[in-house]
Amino acid sequence: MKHFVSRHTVRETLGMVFQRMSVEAGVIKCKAAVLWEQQQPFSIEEIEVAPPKTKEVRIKILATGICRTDDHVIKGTMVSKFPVILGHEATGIVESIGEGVTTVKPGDKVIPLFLPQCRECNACRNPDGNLCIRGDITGCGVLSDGTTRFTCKGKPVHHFMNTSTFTEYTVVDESSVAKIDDAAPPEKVCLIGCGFSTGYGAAVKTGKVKPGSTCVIFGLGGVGLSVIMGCKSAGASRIIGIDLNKDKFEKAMAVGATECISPKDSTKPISEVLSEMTGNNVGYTFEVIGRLETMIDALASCHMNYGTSVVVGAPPSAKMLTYDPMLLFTGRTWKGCVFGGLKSRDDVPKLVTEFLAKKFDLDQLITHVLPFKKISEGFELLNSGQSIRTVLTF
Ligand code: COD
Ligand code: ZN
Repeated sequence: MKHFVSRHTVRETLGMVFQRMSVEAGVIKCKAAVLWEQQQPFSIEEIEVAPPKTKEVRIKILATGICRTDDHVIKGTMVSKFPVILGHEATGIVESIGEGVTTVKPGDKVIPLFLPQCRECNACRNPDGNLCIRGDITGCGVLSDGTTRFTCKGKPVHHFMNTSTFTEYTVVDESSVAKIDDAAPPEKVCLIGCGFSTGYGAAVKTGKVKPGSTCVIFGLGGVGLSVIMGCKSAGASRIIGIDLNKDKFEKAMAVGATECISPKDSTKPISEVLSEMTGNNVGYTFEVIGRLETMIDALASCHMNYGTSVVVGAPPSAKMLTYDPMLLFTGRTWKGCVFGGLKSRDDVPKLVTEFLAKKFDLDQLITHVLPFKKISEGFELLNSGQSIRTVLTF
C-alpha cells in the first residue's frame, strides 16, 4: 500500500511539474491564416504564439472582420513585411497578461486596437489628438521590443497594425487593447475595431455635426454607411448620400440617408447640384471613397463660409492635389481623420455600450458571417463587391 501511494505520489508530482513547466513555457499552438508573400492565397497553418512579455496581452480571438486595408497588403498597395498575419478588426478574450499589465485581466472581453492609445504621447494627451506615437504606421510588423510573438515552421511571422487577428491567438501591446462590456456579441462589435468607428467617428468627433444640419456623404460603402449613422445620431435633419452605383442607395436610406443621388444624373458639377437641392446650405461633407477628384468635389460642396469637409478615405499614395485656395479663403474648414478621430482605448468601450443601448445598428453592415477557415471566400466576396463586411468566427 505504501509502495502504491508513493508511486502514485511520484506520478502526481511529475504531472504537476510537467503542468507547471508548460504554463511557464506558455507557448500556444494554434491555427492562423499566414500570408507568406503578397499576391498569394492565405495558408491556414499551425503556428506557435509566444507568451506575452512585459506590458503585453495574449488574446483568444472570437470574431474578426475583413477590411479593405487587409486586402491592400495582399495586393501590395500597402507596405508590409512577410510572412505576416493580417486582420485588425476583432473581438476576443484575454488569455494571459505579461508583467505590469494593469488595465485588462484574463477572461476580459476585449477589442484589439490598430490605433493604440498610450496615454503618454502628445497626441494622446491632447483632447483633439488620436494618432498615438506607438502606432505601427511604417509597417515594421514587430512588437515594441523589436521581435514577433508568432513562429511558423521555425520562421518568425510578422504582426500587422499592432493587432494581427486572422489567428486563434494573438499578442498585442497593452496600449492596443480595450476592455469592453461582457454582454457584447463578438461577431457584431468587432466592427467597432475599425470600419464602423472610422465612419461614425468622422461625423460625431471630427466633423462635430450639429443637430438640424445638412450632411453629404460621398461613397456609400461600409464606412460611408457608418458616416450616415453618425450624422443621424448627431441629429442631422438632411443626409444626402452620393454614389455612382445606385444599388447602394437602398441600404443608405435604411441606415438614415434622407435622399441619394448619382453624380451621373446631371451634367452640372455635383457642388452646384447640391447647392440647388439644399438652398446653398450644406453644413458638412464627407469624402469616403479615397479619390483626389471627390476630395475636391466634397470640399467645394460644403457651404463656402461655414461648411466643413472631412476626408475619411485614404488618399492614393504619392499623389498631390491642386485646388483653388479660394475654396478655403472664404471660410470652409477642411479636415481629415484616422479611426474617425476617436481615442481608441477611451472611445471603443463607450461605442460598445452605445451599441448595447441600441443607439446604432451594426447588422446593416454585416452581410456575411463565415467560419475562419473560409477566409479566402471572405476576400472573394470583398473583391467582387458582394459584401459590405464579412465577419469570420472561430
Ligand atoms: N463617385 C461616387 N461614388 C464612388 C466613386 C465616385 N467617383 N468612386 C467609387 N464610388 C463608390 C463605390 O461605388 C462604393 O460604393 C464606395 O464609393 C466605396 O466603398 P467601398 O465599399 O469600396 O469601401 P469602404 O466603405 O469599405 O471603404 C472605403 C474607404 C475609402 C473609406 C477605405 O478604403 C479607406 O480609405 N479607409 C480609411 C483609411 C483608414 O482609416 N485606415 C485605417 C485602417 S483600415
Ligand atoms: Zn480597417
